[in-house]
Amino acid sequence: MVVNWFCMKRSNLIVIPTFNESENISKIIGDIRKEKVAADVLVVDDNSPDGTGRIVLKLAVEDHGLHLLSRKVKEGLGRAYVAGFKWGMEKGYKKFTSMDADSSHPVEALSRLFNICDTSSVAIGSRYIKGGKIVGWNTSSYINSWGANYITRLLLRIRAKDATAGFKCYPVEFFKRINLDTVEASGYAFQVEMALKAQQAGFQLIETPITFTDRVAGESKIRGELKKSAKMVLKFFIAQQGVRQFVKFAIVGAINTGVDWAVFFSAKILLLSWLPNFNLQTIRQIAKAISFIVSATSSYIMNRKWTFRSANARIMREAGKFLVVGFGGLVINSSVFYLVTARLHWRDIFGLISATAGAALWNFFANRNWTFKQSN
Ligand SMILES: Nc1nc2c(ncn2[C@@H]2O[C@H](COP(=O)(O)OP(=O)(O)O)[C@@H](O)[C@H]2O)c(=O)[nH]1
Ligand SMILES: [Mg+2]
Repeated sequence: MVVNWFCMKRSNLIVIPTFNESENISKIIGDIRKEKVAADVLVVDDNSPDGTGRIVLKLAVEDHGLHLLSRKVKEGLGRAYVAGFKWGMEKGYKKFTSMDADSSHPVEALSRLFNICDTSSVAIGSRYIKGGKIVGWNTSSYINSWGANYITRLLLRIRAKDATAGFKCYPVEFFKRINLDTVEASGYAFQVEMALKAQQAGFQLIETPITFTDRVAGESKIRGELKKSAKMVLKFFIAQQGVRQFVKFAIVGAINTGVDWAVFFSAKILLLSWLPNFNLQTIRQIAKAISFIVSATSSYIMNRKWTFRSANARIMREAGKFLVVGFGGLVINSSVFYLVTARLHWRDIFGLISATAGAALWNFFANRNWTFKQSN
């Protein structure tokens, strides 16, 4: 029987980056093979001192679908993946799944990922959708990861519940569209950047639930990387929004903070002379509410016309939303102000600064993502 080599060749590739994973690498490869996933495996090792690469070479003698890409220096997870994906593209693979070496990502989900991934979608093995689970993390690990994921989603508006997931399947069409040389993140922010790039390039992000199990052997390398990754996410945020929109919002905010403060002090003085029997804190709160209403109105007009250049014809609806957001802002503004002035007994000016900062953050995100959503 003549066997056509091209028919036999697998089109799916699992890419596993490794740095000092000698305790884990045989197990994960064995588990993938036991699962009988129709995929080749590429381990991208950054010259691990513990000999991870040598273990892979030994296993590859028997397993012809297992390959090692050995790199001279440790350059980070992102660089390792890019090198691995490029290697796979040259060899003609069509779908690429990224996977940790530490068995955190379940092999049972591999075929689901390969099935979901197609020419227009990226598949994500998700911890944070219904059915997804995390095993082995303590509360603080969970809160850290959940928080990082939540902030990332909020800042970058990634349309996936698990925006920081490392277990994903990409179609080669995606790599061709974006050009892998444009990937900036060398470390862990790589995962976020790929999700963001996929979304921006018009690929759908489709999630399937997984049970994520914390590593039992070897060391996690993420610790020293958190700060760097957070900086990258912030950089993506600024680049995505365009510095101009951000600056405009800040300017509108500054102008109306001036309006807010001026109205507050004027109102406070007037109220004190009109209502001499009222207690000082009540006067403060009323003055604060008045100044908020005035500054919110001028803020709406400036943000509609200038910051977000809204062409939404349903002005009443838009203004209504702005009012709702503003009401939330008022609650935040007043509560913070109350806490700072009445409870901490700090001066009015500190009350105003913290109240303005809290409300400004809320206002920016809520207005950008909801009120003026159509303009983005
Ligand atoms: N090649 C390479 N692999 C890395 C590097 N940093 C981390 N890895 C691998 O990337 C995967 C994920 O890292 P891990 O430490 O498990 O991160 P965590 O799961 O977030 O704790 C593991 O297989 C690591 O061995 C690196 O600089 N180079
Ligand atoms: Mg891991």
